[in-house]
Amino acid sequence: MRDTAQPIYLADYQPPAFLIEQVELTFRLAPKTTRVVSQIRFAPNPAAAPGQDLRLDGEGLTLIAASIDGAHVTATPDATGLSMAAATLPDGPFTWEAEVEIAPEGNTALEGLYMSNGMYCTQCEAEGFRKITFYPDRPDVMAPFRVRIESDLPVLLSNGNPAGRGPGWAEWDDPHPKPSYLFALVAGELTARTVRFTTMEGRDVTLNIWVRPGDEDKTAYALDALKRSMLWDEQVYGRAYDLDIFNIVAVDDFNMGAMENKGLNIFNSRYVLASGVTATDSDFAAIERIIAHEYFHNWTGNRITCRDWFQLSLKEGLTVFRDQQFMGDMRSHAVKRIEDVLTLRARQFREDAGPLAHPVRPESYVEINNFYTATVYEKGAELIRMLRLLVGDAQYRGALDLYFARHDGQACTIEDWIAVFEDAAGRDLSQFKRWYEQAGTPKVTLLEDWQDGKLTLTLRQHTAPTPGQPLKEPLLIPVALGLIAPDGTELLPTQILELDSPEQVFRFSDLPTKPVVSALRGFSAPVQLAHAQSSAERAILLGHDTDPFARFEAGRNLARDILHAMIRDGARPGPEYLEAMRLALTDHALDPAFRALVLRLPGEDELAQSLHAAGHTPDPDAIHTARRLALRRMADALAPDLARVVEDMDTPGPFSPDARDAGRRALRLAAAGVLAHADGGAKARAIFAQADNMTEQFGAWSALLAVGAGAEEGAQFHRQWQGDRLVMDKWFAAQVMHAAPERAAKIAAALTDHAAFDWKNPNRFRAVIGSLGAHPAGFHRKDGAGYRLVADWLIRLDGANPQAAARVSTVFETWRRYDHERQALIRAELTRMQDRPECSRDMGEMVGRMLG
Ligand code: 0A1
Ligand code: ZN
Repeated sequence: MRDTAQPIYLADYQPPAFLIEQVELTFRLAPKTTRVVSQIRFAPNPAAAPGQDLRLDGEGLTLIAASIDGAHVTATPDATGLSMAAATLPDGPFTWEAEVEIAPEGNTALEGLYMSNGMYCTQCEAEGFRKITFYPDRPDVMAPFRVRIESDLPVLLSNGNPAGRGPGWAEWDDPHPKPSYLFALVAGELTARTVRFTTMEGRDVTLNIWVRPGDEDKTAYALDALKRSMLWDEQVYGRAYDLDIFNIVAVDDFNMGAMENKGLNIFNSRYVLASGVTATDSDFAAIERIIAHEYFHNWTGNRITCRDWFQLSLKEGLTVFRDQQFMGDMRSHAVKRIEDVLTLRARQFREDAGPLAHPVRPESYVEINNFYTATVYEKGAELIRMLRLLVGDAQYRGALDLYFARHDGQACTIEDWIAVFEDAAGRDLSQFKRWYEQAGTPKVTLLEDWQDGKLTLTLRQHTAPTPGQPLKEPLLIPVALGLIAPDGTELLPTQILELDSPEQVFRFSDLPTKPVVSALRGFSAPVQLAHAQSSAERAILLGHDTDPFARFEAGRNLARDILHAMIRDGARPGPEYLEAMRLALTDHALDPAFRALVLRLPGEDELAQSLHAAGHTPDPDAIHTARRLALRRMADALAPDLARVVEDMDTPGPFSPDARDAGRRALRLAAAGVLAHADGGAKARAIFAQADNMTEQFGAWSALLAVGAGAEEGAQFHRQWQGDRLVMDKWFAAQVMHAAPERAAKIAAALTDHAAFDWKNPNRFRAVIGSLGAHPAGFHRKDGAGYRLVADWLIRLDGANPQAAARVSTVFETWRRYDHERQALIRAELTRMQDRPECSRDMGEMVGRMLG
């Protein structure tokens, strides 16, 4: 690994020596020789020590010329930027001017200015702006930008409002001071779908979604989602948009989901483009969520940004929480909450239980791009959800109003955030703040004692050590709890118990009968709850709890306990479980989307995680086998009910991606998927043959692949969709994801030889290599072929796109769960990845942390 990999510490934060009053940039675009001229008006920061050198970040820039206040200066850049000695700088404000040359065409890292299918685009978060020009590339330096783009391409875009247009040039003016990571530029042959939106303040805004010609007909859903997001932020948070134009551009080559650049959001095209025949219901939901997420950043991220990158969750946790609220309002709160918890456990609990565990506010990093994690995003959102629960809805709104009023235009910290809650709610939250500082998923144990009509609950909390944090302090944990009578009536509606010590006792008296305890309703805290309950109690909660999450969770716990018993002692799923599933499956009073979630068994990685947490070494083959056996038993026992659901849950009429129809399709496909384990895929094949939408076509084909069928359908799918890049990602992914374990690595390897396998495209790379990593029984084959293939490809990708390679390397993060033989195989691959002189800082940090 390169030896430039020095960690950066939160404790070392220093305010910037200089602030910026105005930035003017001119771009003369050319694939190999783009010129960037910058004019930056600096002023000494009154809050910093006077007389400091001027340090500008810059990477891979060819400096053509530089001047200060018009006088030529000689600057000698090093590998990370350049410095101007304090003695050579004027007293007071001055103008720095520089011209640099860069080569966007050769930029495969997709950071800074790069090209995708002939189009120029940028990605500057977190530290990409320094690849565009010399600049203090840190979020606490905020400035208004004026940008001129010179190019013959027809569409030339940057942040802010249009400020002029002529043949071969365009100018943009962004009056809102912003950090450099929010800068964006796009130039290309693009076409827009446009609507207008009038804000609650009466501002008439043009909304554009820019795509490659031919894709216009796939933008309607995203544009509608944008309008709904804008309206929602006005109604729920009182936040209106603040420019005359809002542009979204879809790009095929993009490392992440999307980027909230001020007034010019840039999106991975998979989160914009959708039509009923090419996109699944999950794709539509992801588009709706990410459009909202990036739009919401305009206030939570852009107007109020982060002082430094350690504060990343200040914008990301809050914006995820806001997009979760929005999606709940647009669709179903119950279903959305269950889905969010499933994602949290699958990604964040997994991270928190392994070598990559870190606090929501990390204390050090080597490469900040490695910290755009489930912990910073999803756990960060959970912390805000808990804050709202602790202070109440009205005080939450008061705290947010105060946040916007107090900090608009500033670069802030988690301390600022906690302070608005303390001030608005009049409550000391210093213990709560530990949630931001302490990594690891707390385990909460709930013990019940029932005597003479009195229920005594003992709650304990414990957080296991995580890297660099051997000792943990007790957290303030809100535990939402209710009591249900055996006949299903509610004896006690939801109460919030505040657990703030290692152990606490809560008493409930005057109860007519021994109740069933419904704990952690709504998943009120991101903890792992250990609460021994009988199958009978779980069945009561599944059937009757007033809290939909708790109902779901009861079913999930039933399934998990049975699967654990099957994996460990070869047990069989008992009649109680099958009957509980039958009731949920056939209960017409329940939302089909909810029934689909209940029917879905815990995944193989979730089972490995829960077995590991229970002190066992998970065996990926045994998990795979047991899970299939459980599906087979369900299929045999429930066949007539499953078949009826498949018939009942059709969605006649034209395709609509709305939550109602999507829920019906989800249940239909879930039922056909289970049934395929008994009928060889007959129902799935019929759905595939009749499908007029991608959800059913792809869902049915996946169900067939999962039972070893689907070859013919796969060929047909390929013939039909080989011209559609996004659908082809699905074609690649499904074959790996649903492969028989012994064939998964082989299939993935064969797909990397396919003519359409463009490994430099992050979506395509993840579709094959990421999918193998997400197939536990295939990836963890004892012969090590899965590990080898993934490591080979990560090494290759690291040379072109270190950021993307480092992200995919997290497929190895669970390695210490497994047996010694597997650990030895993985350690050898991780070492091979690390022991290369050319190993990137991104990859070096990830592998170093994983090896620990
Ligand atoms: N801020 C974006 C995510 C994002 C982060 C980094 C990127 O490149 C390294 C790109 C996008 C969001 O939260 O949507
Ligand atoms: Zn975000």
